[in-house]
Amino acid sequence: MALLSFERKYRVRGGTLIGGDLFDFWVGPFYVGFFGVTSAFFAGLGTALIVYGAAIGPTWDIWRISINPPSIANGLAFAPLNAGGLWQMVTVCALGAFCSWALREVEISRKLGIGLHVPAAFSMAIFAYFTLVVIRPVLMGSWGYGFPYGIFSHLEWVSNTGYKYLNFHYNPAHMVAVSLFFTTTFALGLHGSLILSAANPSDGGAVKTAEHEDSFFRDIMGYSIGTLGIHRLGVFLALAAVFFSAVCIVISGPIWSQGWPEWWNWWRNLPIWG
Ligand code: UQ2
Repeated sequence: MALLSFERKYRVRGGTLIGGDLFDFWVGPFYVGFFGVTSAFFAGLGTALIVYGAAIGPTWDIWRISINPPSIANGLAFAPLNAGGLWQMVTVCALGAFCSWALREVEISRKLGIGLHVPAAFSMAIFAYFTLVVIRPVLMGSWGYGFPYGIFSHLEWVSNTGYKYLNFHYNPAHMVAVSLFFTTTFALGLHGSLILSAANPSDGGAVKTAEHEDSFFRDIMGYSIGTLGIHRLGVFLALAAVFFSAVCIVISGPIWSQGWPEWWNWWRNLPIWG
């Protein structure tokens, strides 16, 4: 069955948050809606501003093009266009586009009568970006602490910011975030391989179901988290990883400004050592 003919019965009216029926239509396979229009507007304007920034120079080398934040000295003020103002406008466009996209997901979820888990999960990613370019710069008193929009330049920013705290691997929230990222891949590795193993039996065998999946894990470790449970675990692990990533960067500077290895002196300074 062709995708579009299958989808036709799900193309229901309503569920919009704003605009009523005005933008309640599709363009080809894409739902538009009020937030589809704002998504396109912010994404288009932001991209045009980045291209304008690239045209100002000094390079067209795709790896080295960079839209830089204002200087630290500029503080939390509006900056001139060619001295960080462009970065400020691109940041507003990015947040406008990301939030529009999340709200478009909400409208589509409401149309279909499904939960809001997808926009809720995407919101955690928006929160992480917002932490990097708004919350932490505001707490530290300057937009100059935001990261530059460029391929190599943002990598340099991550490296420089990390080394400012000597060794980021000693940041306790960084430790938690990394552990959660690894656990996320572990869980998806278990889940993906388990599903494929049940769907691909030996030649001629019947495709297996959840009973076999449960049995595998009960046999090997005495416990199965279940078919719904593994997906709840997956969302929890992924969102927790992103959340602790935001925590690990927002405490670097606003809460702790020495090297992260020194933070562990609280352990050596416990009175129990005498
Ligand atoms: C499971 C189950 C699934 C799965 C997986 C498990 C039938 C199809 C992968 C096994 C997962 C467990 C026991 C949790 C592991 C814990 C962590 C923190 C990784 O039981 O139910 O459904 O895909």
